[in-house]
Amino acid sequence: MSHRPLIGITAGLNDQEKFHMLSRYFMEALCSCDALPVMLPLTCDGTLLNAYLNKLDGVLFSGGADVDPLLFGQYQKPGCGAISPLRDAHELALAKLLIDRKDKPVLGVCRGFQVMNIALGGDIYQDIPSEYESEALAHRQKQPEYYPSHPVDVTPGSLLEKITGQQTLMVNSLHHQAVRHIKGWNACAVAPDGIVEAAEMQDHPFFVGVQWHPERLWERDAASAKLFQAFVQACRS
Ligand SMILES: [Mn+2]
Repeated sequence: MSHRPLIGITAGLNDQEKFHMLSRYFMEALCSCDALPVMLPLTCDGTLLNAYLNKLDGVLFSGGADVDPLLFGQYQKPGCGAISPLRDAHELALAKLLIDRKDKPVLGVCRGFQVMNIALGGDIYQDIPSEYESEALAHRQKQPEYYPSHPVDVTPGSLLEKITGQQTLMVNSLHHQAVRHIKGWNACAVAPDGIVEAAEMQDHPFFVGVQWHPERLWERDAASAKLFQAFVQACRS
């Protein structure tokens, strides 16, 4: 029987910060690829996080609430939504450890993609409709979450192109924040309005972030299924 890689998933908190919250779709996507997903506690303790990383074969940064703008050098603007300070601190600490260690595959989804960019020293738009410099698409789609609503152009020669075998992907879009200045890695998918929708790090076994939600698409969309399979395969090797 092939090795089932143990993959940690970051979680959020509910409004009163009493309960962990994690969309079941991340767990289900990883289970479909024969991984063993586990939810991580919201700790910032580096000793504990490193102890987890020593056991884990990979980490998935999940989607969720907005990131505190103070963490990328800005004050909060009116378009910024609710934030979770405990989650921000936990995920940034974990992302920075992973960036330093460079020994574990990492996949980021939506907020997770943005957290990875902030941990690398980049920043994000707090709110696309009120901050983006040119006319943006509707990135907070009104269609059901499993329904792709806009295309992205995949960078030729990128890992994402190798994984999906496609130069254009149709993706769902459930975000109002977006990566702005990319730092420490490279964009590998861009929407028609110029919004960066995915990035990957060279010289790393697997460090990929996507702005869309493949965990809501993989049952119907081959490219999303291949992305999870490639991540789990990287965790296995
Ligand atoms: Mn989008």
